[in-house]
Amino acid sequence: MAAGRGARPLRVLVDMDGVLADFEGGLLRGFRASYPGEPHVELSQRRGFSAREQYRGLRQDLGVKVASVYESPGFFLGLDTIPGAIEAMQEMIQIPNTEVFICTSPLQKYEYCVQEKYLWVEKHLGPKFVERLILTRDKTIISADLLFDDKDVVKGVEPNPKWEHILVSCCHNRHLQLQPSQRRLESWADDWQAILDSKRSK
Ligand code: UMP
Ligand code: MG
Repeated sequence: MAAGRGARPLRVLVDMDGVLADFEGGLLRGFRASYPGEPHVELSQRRGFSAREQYRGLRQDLGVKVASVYESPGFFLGLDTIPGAIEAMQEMIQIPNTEVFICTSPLQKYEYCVQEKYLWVEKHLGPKFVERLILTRDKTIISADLLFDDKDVVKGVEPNPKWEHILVSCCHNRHLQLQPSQRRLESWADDWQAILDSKRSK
């Protein structure tokens, strides 16, 4: 059942990297600073979720080099915000009958990433969002009505996740053609409120 008026609250999951935090911009900046002599992939040329795979395709050893950038201390905490994201989250959390959570996958090399994700959320969104932060390597087992995520395919052990995945546009997924039933959020200037409303009234 969809969440209608007087019904159960609408539950929304919002991804962090590529949706709230500018992972791709930070990665390119960090890569160019650490490896100034090496070739890089312009954001307009990014294809596929994994930067590591694309850099590996450019030259075998570049995959490990680009990964070393996001595995470094300070990388996740230093990421810029995606335009409009903070304002959208502050607005979303005020909407009655709506439960907002941040749902993000930490690196397997979690040493800095996990703590820095918490610190980033506190710094940019404040302590009330720290309470709403979910770190999981498998988003399919989290139950919600919507998942806003820039990853083109969100897979896990649950074959039929409860949420509808809204693909949030990012440099690596812009070129993808979606199925007619799939929906995209072009940016936070796009009408995300209408997407929430569409799940309430169905
Ligand atoms: N990530 C990689 N390799 C890449 C790109 C991203 O491991 O080439 C990681 C960084 C974050 C996680 O920990 O993926 C973000 O995933 P989402 O939660 O945004 O889907
Ligand atoms: Mg993401």
